[in-house]
Amino acid sequence: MTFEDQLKQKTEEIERILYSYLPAEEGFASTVISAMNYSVKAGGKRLRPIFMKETFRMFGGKGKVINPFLAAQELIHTYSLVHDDLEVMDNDAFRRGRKTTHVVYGEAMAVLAGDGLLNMAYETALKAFEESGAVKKRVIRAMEVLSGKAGLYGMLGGQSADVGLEKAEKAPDEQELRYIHENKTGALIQSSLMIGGILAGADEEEVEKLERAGLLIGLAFQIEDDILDVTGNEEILGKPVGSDQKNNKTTYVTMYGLERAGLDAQRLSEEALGILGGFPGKNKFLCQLVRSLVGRDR
Ligand code: GRG
Repeated sequence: MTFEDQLKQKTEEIERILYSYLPAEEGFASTVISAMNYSVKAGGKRLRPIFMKETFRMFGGKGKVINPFLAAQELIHTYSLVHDDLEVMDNDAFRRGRKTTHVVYGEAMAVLAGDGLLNMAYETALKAFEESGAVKKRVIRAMEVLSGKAGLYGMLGGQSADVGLEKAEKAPDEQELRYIHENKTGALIQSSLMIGGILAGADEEEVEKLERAGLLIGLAFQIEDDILDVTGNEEILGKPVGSDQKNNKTTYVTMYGLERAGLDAQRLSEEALGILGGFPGKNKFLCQLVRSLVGRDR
């Protein structure tokens, strides 16, 4: 099977798992549930759960204990996109090829849908205890990583620094930009790899290496995202290009130029591959996935 066929199959498998945890659209709160499901079902690459599952496999993980975490991570990611698209943040009308949640459901319902998704993520992850048998400690550690990397010392911290600088009309310097990228983008990719490893029984030293590999992949991913905003095709991306320039945003590309950005993304991804290749278990698909993110078209 080609890499593309495998990716399609794995994406569909993640979506089956994810959809199985979505709430039924009924009762007096059905509008917010419908807004939550609309946001999740808009598609997307499902990269973070794929990273989690493939790392789990690389460390010999078996069974269903991972499933609630795969769903939880994508719910957290989706909440962050719904809130990021709000008028008070980036004010984006299109994502994943369709109208954003606040455009369809209104600003208040989109705020609540984001809150609902975040909360649902933890409610879902907790279900892993039902599958955990003798590995309860791993689930507790995975919960710590899931919540920690999404929070103040992870994605939320990165986004807050970004918004704070924007509101102050101040361009980030090199260190600030690095902090924003490491946290806003890197943190969830880190937790995906770490949780995959933790649930499969990786030791703390291995988890630290996964944290580093996730950081490198996250930084490379963000650089490519910045490149695509300049060179990408709107139809393939499912969102407008040129929005960074329109918003006068400092990105990796505006700071270092397109050529260096491309080279740095390549270098970071090679370093990550070096770490992944050093583990005793091998996962060729995971390495191909990391490689495919550099120079991607969406
Ligand atoms: C609101 C707390 C809070 C955080 C928002 C994710 C995020 C932080 C902002 C979105 C804007 C952005 C460009 C973030 C960088 C990370 C990134 C490239 C997200 C898009 O991830 P993809 O490409 O999206 O995996 P799909 O749609 O494929 O899931």
